[in-house]
Amino acid sequence: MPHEQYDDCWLRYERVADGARREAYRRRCRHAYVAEKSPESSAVRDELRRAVPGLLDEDVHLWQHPPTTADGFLAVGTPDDMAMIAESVPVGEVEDLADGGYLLRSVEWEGQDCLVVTAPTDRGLVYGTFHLLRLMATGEPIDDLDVWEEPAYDNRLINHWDCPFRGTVERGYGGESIFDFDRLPDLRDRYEDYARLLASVGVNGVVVNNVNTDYYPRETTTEAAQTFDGWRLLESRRLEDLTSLASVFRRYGIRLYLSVNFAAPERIGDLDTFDPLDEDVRAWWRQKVDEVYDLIPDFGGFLVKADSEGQPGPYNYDRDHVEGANAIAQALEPHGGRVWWRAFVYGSHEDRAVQAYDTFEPLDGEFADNVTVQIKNGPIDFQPREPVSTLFGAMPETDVGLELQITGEYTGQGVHATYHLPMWKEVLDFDTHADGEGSPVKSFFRGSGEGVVGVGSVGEDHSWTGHYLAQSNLYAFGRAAWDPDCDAEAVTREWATQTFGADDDVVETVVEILHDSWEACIDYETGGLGLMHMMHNGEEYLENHYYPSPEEWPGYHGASEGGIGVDRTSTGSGYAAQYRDPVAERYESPETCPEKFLLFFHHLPWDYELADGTTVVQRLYDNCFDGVEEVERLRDRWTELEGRIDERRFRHVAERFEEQVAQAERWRDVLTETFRDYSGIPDERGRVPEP
Ligand code: GCV
Repeated sequence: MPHEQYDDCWLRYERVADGARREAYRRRCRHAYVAEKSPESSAVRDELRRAVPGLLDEDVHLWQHPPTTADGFLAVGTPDDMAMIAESVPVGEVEDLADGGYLLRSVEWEGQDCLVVTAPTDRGLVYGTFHLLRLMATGEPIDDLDVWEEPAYDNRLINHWDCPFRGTVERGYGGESIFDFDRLPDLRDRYEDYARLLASVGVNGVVVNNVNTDYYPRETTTEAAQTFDGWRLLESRRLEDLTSLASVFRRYGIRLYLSVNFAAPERIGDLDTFDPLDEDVRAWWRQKVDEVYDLIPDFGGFLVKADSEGQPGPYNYDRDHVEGANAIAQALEPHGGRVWWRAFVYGSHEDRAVQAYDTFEPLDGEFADNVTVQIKNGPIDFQPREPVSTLFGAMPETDVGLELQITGEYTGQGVHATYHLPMWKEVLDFDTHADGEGSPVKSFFRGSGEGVVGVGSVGEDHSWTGHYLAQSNLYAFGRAAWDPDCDAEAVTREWATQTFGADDDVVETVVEILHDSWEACIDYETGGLGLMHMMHNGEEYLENHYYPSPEEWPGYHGASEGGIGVDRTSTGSGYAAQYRDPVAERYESPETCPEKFLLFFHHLPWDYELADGTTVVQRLYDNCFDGVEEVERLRDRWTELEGRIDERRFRHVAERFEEQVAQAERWRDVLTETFRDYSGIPDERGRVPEP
């Protein structure tokens, strides 16, 4: 049954298979035996109860023991749980699977056609069951399954930027926070449904509060956005409240984490210092962490934003990031907990791009074993397109994590349809050459303390993500964090089929829209060629980073009468040299620098000729106009779906597309007029009006 208050997203479990295919599903799945022994296995039973009626048009019969039926059955358990499983699979190989890994196998058992979902851990049973349900929800055959799966990375986390007790979500465009911390330990259905969505794509950890746990001194007028008191979650009574939320997530194999304030010993404790080298401070962290683990034994750890955008940190006491991170890590270590320490630092260098590497690379090898340095994909801040951060591959002796943004802070904020998976694939596949050729970004997160992190996007809206199509970004994040080698189109098609049903034309249209959306956004919001961050940073908090305002950020585009772009080569900020050769060499020269990053690394004359003979300024004009045309085309493609999907989602997306086109035109006009004003060079095609 669909929820009144919110969408089922990709867990709709609508029947897409008919005839022989559906008969095969019925034969193997209408009877099921799930070993009942853990929170995870009871979640599996619940999921089968929810899914099977929609997929098969009849209820599932859940047995207390392996049944003998006229047809077959589905068995879910570890090899230890039942003889039927132990006798149907190579037990040793199953036990060797990584945590979260599983095997789906079609087997014949006592003359019956059965299906086995097995794994070395109960968490794997949850993932395996969701995989099987996904196969049926996308109409795939299940008669001949022998699917072995393991996650590529041990940690696949969501970072919520939700502001506890305020109900707001920083950079969230899907409505208020779903977490009602004041009402905990009371639980809402939505928590479980969120956990199901996450587990279905393999996410295994959730940081429930914003990294900005403190007052955030920035020019905003909205009171709610100014006051961050997420640090209060470490107070004893709040920790007790959190146990219920942790238990909801636990059923789905998801561990709870908290963002903490580095000044907590002073804020919450009664100390008059938070110096990480002070013995009382260290004792305070130990006692606080013991308290947390007493209440939540599988607690994941702490996320810390320190000495960044006004948050307190070790610099308050002239200590460095190692001293800061290790002090907290030491307290977590006996419990198996971890500190995720963010490398998002800027402000003291003229070119912010250089700072994270300058700060963290020299510290390689000094962080404790249970510290992970969490690095944003690019050196600036989740721009529509950035080169990858120079820190990837630069800290071989340190556990590192990749931070991606699921929410669309700079890509149209829940109004524009911008799909991030192609961008993430570009990042993951980028060859850093850190260990010679063939050292892609995706190869750096394979240690047990490493992984991939996504800044979350959900809120109270019916759509969860503010835009029904933006659900795809949450889905794709999980799938890419599970398997960075995934085929992007296949993932998108999976999402579209589960979300919009089995009409092939609808699915293909949605896949096309999503896949073409990112480049369109780059074109109209930047003009391409590596420009970025020309967004408005106005009074109204929520307008931040949405409207065009290149005049506010001259440092990012570097435009002058003589040219445009920022010199980050050896004659400029030197950022290019932070890469390893041959990447550094490639970026150093405008002749070899890929055009998509040209103006990120170089300040060039407006009439500089690109490879095809077009000048820089003309290419910028052309890209801005192409971006708008592309959005119009995508809007028209969506319009073709009228009557083929439900009215609610059709209208919602159609209306947003109208707004997206209007905003894309606004971006185009502001940017092209800015380029014209600086350069004094008219558009060859006469589209940019004379001043
Ligand atoms: C959570 C950018 C965003 C901020 C965000 C910050 C961060 O500056 O605009 O909203 O704060 O990044 O990642 O810490």
